[in-house]
Amino acid sequence: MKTLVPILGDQLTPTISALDGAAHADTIVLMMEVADETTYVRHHQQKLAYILSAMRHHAAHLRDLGWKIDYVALDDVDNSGSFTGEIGRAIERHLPDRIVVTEAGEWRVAAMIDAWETLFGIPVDIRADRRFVADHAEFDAWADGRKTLTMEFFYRDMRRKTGLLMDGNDPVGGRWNFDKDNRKPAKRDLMMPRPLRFDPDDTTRGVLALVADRFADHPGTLDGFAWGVTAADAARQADAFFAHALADFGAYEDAMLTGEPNLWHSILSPYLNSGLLDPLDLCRRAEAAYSAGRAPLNSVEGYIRQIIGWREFMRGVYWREGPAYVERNFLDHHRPLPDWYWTGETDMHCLAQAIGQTLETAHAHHIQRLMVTGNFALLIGTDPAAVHRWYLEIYLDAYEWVELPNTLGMSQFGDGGIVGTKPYISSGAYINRMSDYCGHCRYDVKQRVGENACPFNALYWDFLARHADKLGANPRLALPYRNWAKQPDAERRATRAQAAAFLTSLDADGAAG
Ligand code: DLZ
Repeated sequence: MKTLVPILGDQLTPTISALDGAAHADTIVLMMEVADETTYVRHHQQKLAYILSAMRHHAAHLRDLGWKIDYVALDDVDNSGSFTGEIGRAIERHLPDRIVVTEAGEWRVAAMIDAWETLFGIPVDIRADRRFVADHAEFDAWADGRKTLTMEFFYRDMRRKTGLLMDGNDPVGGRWNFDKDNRKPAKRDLMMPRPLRFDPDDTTRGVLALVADRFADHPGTLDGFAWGVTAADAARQADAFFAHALADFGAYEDAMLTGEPNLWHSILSPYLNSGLLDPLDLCRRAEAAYSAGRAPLNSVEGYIRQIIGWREFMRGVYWREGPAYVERNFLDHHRPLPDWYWTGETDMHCLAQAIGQTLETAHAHHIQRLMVTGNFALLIGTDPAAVHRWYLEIYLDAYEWVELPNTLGMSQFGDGGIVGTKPYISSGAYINRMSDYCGHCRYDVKQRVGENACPFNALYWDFLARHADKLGANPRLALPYRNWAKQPDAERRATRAQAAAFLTSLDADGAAG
């Protein structure tokens, strides 16, 4: 039976379920670079270059493995610009008896695939994506009947299911979670690991020229593009992480340093999310490093939790909540993102650092995203859908299934508490505790009011005051609300006036939607 197997840009895994049981002789693997995918948001230029180059390298790899590949390049003259258009054209070329495809990662593309059987009149077999620990039914079975979805409990089930860091029925080390040990500020260190840089080969150079030509108006720069684009590159970066960074990853997970974009983070999420690395394989390697005494439990547990806990939980929430999740706006926030989220031109040093490196590399680590760019966007009352769009555009590892619940749910509390139990907000003090940013800033992190006061301070209290009706009864915010109530009236008035003046000047400076 002649079978057409479309492989999407985030399905770059040779063992993808769509190829299960397929034979080289009667299978056509179809890969499609299409305008719809490159422009449905204004992806960072490096994100486009990465995906297109990784797709081209993956096609070459599959060809080497013996598969017949039909590859549609973005600048092919007859390219229709959409997945559905290209499936139609491929059906005319190959006259397949059926289509076999692995389920899409996001609602938008899943809806297209769902329409193919009726549209083209041939059977379409949509297979589960085996690259995740829990499938949709398993997540739903776990979530059904629970009043609140707590990642920690889901994570424990994933530990039990995979056997990772388990000692019989108990967690290794007697605790499920070692996060308490993972909040150390970092000191500059000459021995700090650096992620590998990969020189562009001919294929990548071709893609860089294509992106420069067609997408020069997209955010970010192509200068210094150094991402790996093959499974072999990704494996080398993983080796480097396990050898040099995992041991200290946990302790410094929430730390930030000026001019140090990566610290001890793995920088593997782009490869993981496009399929060049296998999540469980990474977890097993981390576990082996612990067993061999090469990395402490707090680092290894924290790393594994990111993958089988947090990442899987995000996917579960995304599919469970449905396509309307993107419209959730619990706090009724409507401010556009400031223009300078696209330039990094702000005198707040922490934001200039996090945004500047993002524009340069299409990457920032999770605490920069959460504590700096996300925290600020939330404190000023940005429309969560606008924050979501920015993260989806700007980060190389961002696909909607993982980015949307992280941004709209965890970072912006737009879902009112499905993903997080309270809004992730902090004043300047916490940024100061976890970074050296404030020491390089023109604002004074110790001041709340006045020309030099760090804007995060007044904005933090103003946020709490503004949302007292919705958040005042949240037990996890009881302490800051008590603290706010104890402050003298004059101080509270001055704080709110400071925040109002800041927001007015922000709006006057202009904002982009
Ligand atoms: C993100 C992306 C981009 C920019 N371009 C393509 C493309 O041209 N062809 C392709 O197959 N995939 C691309 N992708 C990734 C898809 O958007 C991704 O597969 C879906 O988000 C999954 O639902």
